[in-house]
Amino acid sequence: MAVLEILEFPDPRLRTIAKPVKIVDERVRNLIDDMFETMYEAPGIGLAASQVNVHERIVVIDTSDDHSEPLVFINPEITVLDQDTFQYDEGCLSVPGFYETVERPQHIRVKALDRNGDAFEMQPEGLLAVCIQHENDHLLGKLFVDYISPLKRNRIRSKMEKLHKQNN
Ligand code: QAP
Ligand code: CO
Repeated sequence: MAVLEILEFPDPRLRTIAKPVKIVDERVRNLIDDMFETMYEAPGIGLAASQVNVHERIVVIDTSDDHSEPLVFINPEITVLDQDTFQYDEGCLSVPGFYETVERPQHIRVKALDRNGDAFEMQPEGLLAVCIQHENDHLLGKLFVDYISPLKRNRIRSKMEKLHKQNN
């Protein structure tokens, strides 16, 4: 297992659209293990393969306090069930240190494959529903900062670019 490097906003590679996984094999399971190790080490509650520069439709999530609820979503498909929305202060491992309120659909169904390649579906609520939508956005090249005002987004971009210059 390995902790992978996480791409940070405004890295253009985060805008890549991920491709569906064709076969859930050992290669995919090894990547999933590395993604969990990377997410837990950060620590974070969700990570999309796009964030570690692998442009395939794979997401890992664990919203528990003790690493006890690992969830894998391969080729996730989200359906919005009604018009209800709710707001959450979102962060992102690719935008460390910044949190902004984002409004998203509250009731969704997600269909995906698990780490064995078996199909499953769930109707998550609350933080889990937010997290799945946030991670699915990464697979589409989209970031939570795309939902906030251009002024706020550009401020965050400037601060991130300054940090990246300092660290190089
Ligand atoms: C996505 O985000 C998410 O700024 C997962 O300095 C977040 O794991 C979905 C993190 C909130 C819904 C609600 C962020 C770690 C972790 C930071 C994360 C940071 C260190 C973010
Ligand atoms: Co994120």
